[in-house]
Amino acid sequence: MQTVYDTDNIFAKILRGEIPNHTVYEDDKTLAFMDVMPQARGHVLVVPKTAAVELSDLPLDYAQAVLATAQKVMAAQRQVLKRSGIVQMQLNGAQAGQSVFHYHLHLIPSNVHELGRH
Ligand code: DGP
Repeated sequence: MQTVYDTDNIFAKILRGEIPNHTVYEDDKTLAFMDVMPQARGHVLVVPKTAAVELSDLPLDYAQAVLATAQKVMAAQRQVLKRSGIVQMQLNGAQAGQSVFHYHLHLIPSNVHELGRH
């Protein structure tokens, strides 16, 4: 069942250019930009340019495009931050902690040996 999509969510506004963002990569199916509340330096979000709340709503061609963009962003994060560990996180539903209801993949540079010292 498709989750109801609210076209006024903050990432839909970013995709429409109504709210500014720091874009790091863009193509016809995806946008990658800096998270405004980073969990670590270089925390990036990848969003598909389609109305999807969570993974089960995401058409597979967009899911593939999100992962292809994630690979590009991860390569840049590793090069710029000189940090090899990157957490890929994606929350589905309010009960899982999702707070923006447009599908988004977190890419969080991380080092489990430095937890709390980002
Ligand atoms: P989640 O809990 O998975 O739904 O994460 C939502 C993320 O979105 C959270 O890390 C903060 C980020 N965020 C919320 N509002 C904005 C915004 O206006 N701009 C940007 N760049 N990020 C936002």
